[in-house]
Amino acid sequence: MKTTFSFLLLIFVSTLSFAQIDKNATKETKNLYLNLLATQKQGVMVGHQDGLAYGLNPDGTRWIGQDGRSDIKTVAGEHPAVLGWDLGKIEFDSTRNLDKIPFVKMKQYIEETYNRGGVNTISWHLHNPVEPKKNTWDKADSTIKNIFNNAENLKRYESWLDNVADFIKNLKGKKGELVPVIFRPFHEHTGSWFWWGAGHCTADEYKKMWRFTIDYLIKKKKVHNMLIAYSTDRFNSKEHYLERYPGNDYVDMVGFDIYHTNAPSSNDKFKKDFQRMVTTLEEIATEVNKPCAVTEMGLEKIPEADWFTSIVLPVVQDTKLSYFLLWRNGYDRHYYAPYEGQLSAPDFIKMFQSGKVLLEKGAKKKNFYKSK
Ligand code: BMA
Repeated sequence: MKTTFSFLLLIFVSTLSFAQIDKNATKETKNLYLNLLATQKQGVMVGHQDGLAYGLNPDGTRWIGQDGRSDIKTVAGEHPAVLGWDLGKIEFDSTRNLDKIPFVKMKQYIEETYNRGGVNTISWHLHNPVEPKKNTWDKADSTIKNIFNNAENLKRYESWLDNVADFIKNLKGKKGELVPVIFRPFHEHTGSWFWWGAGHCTADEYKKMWRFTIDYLIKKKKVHNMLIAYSTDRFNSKEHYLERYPGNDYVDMVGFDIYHTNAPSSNDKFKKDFQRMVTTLEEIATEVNKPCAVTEMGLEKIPEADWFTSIVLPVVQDTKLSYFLLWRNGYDRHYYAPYEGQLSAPDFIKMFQSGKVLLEKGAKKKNFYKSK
């Protein structure tokens, strides 16, 4: 009898710890969560921020809004498996985001990606709700404290969340079902370049802001097509990583952002740090039983011809990482994925040919939105 009870308890507890945070999530969202977990170590997906919206031509000029085009597809024959998007400026009912993508186009790209079996993730470089004219890089201290201390500020922030909720709840698949997205708010908080960064608020304030935001979206606004990702910037240790972790009930996926600067002199150091951070992240992901990813990364302008196979691939292959997301191809001095003719393009193809990383077809095979 006692054994049966313990056995049932074990099953109960393990079901609980497998569960995502939103018990009322849509079927497709629950499937995405479970399949991210179930398909770990079966190839790591490549993501690209804004990849379908714009990119670079061989001569370095920009292309913008050409349906069906992405730099990764031009280079490697397939769209990225994961697409990243940013809601910055949705706060103000703007028709375009902070990097000038029309929100109607963003919605179209997200839906297309989902229909192809790919995954979408959304970040939010939001302005400062206390001084709305100041942008995401405002370094004012105590912003979070001043949101909760002041009814008008809180109301303003809630109205911004209303816009976020409206956008996410409007993403529809072919059958009218909601498109699941991985929402990744208040990122890179171990750094201090955003107003929610470590230097501008206490750990408790950060956690309060996080929990308030997630509760508001899920419970109040009933957004049930989201997984929630927690992503730091660089961190020194497990303790550092978890210092501002809002709790297992508020996070579905763990990740971090990492950028490589000063190549080639820093190559060895970068690879070592990257390796250490991935190993720590995998440990944490195993303990909390949640999927994990490198939520942003890159080397600006990729001046290293073999960056993908000598630095990225050895660290990401055969890990639990669901994906790594390269940052946007903004303009000729600011890009992170190869485009046609770019120095690292042949090496990117070589990485893809290793079979260890996946683009859109690999994502489709994982059948993320169906129950197994
Ligand atoms: C930064 C840069 C900016 C951009 C911002 C939000 O890393 O790419 O140009 O506005 O991300 O996407």
